[in-house]
Amino acid sequence: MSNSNSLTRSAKLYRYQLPMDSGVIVRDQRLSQREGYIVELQEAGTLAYGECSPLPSFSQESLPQVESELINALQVWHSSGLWPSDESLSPSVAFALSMAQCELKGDLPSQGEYRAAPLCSGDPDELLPVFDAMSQEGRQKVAKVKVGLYEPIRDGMLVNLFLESIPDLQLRLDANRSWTLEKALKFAQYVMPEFRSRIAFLEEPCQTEALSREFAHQTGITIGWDETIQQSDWHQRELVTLLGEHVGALVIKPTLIGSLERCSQFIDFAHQHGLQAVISSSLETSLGLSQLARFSAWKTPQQTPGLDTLQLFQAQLERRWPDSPLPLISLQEQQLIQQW
Ligand code: OSB
Ligand code: MG
Repeated sequence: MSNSNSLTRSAKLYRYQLPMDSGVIVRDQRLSQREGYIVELQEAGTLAYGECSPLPSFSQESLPQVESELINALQVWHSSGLWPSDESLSPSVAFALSMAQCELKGDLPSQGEYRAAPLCSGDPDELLPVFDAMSQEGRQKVAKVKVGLYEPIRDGMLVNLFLESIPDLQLRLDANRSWTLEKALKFAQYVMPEFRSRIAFLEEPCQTEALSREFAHQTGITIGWDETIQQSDWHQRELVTLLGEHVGALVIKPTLIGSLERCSQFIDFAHQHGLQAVISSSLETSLGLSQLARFSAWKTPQQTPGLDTLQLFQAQLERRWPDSPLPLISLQEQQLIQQW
């Protein structure tokens, strides 16, 4: 229990804006800049941060909504040392506050898993140096490809091209619920049967959970849940209802799911039932992204996280991602909203 004397604690709330790369599209929407909040906590000489960056067209909560939740929570914490319950907070706020608390308590290990699964679109050759580095480190070669944006036949051929040209590669595919069952089956039909087992998982092939299960049943291709675990009804719904034939992975995006405790429930459940748990980005800045790399190394060791999204930005914020060439902008240059 923390000391209830408010003199031992201070907090700041910043609002940040960072320019994105010109071509970033998130669910049909161009994202020219990323906006959100950073909380800074200080107690007994320790500084800790948490990032709250609701993702447009994914998060339900608005920026004004999260700003008021953050101000209320920081106000109460400063005067009492207490935090609101997770259920009363939007997911992105619950994530930011729990991450800041975790850092403040010294619970978040400093070592991170910064070697993410590269996101690839076109040419497998471009990634050969990345794959070489993976095998030199004795790791499984793994990459992620978005599917469902073009014709299923084109996607099927692209997957064949990758798996044929790099024999020890495993692929994660993500359809983001874009296919009808018919289109998903057409995709599967074009993937060479001998390559199917090297699809580590295909995230959310169809528009509904039931259709995705039917796809897995008919094709034997392993599927993973992403959107399905972002629904807010998981407080009532039993986690065992996630399991099923050829269900092999949970993709966990903390900004869209909530507190680290909530994320850990999904991770523990996945590990108990032999599913992969993959910590994944919701386009956080280098600050939040590097905390996710540390969370991944801590809670899903040996797993390659889905954090290859810093390249979508034009700058980093306050903390560097190892080896990134992007310029660093300090928090001091961002807008200070309030301090306690
Ligand atoms: O399509 O899963 C997605 C990031 C933000 C919003 C949606 C998605 C993503 C990613 C993150 O793909 C990267 C990854 O999962 O490897
Ligand atoms: Mg996804």
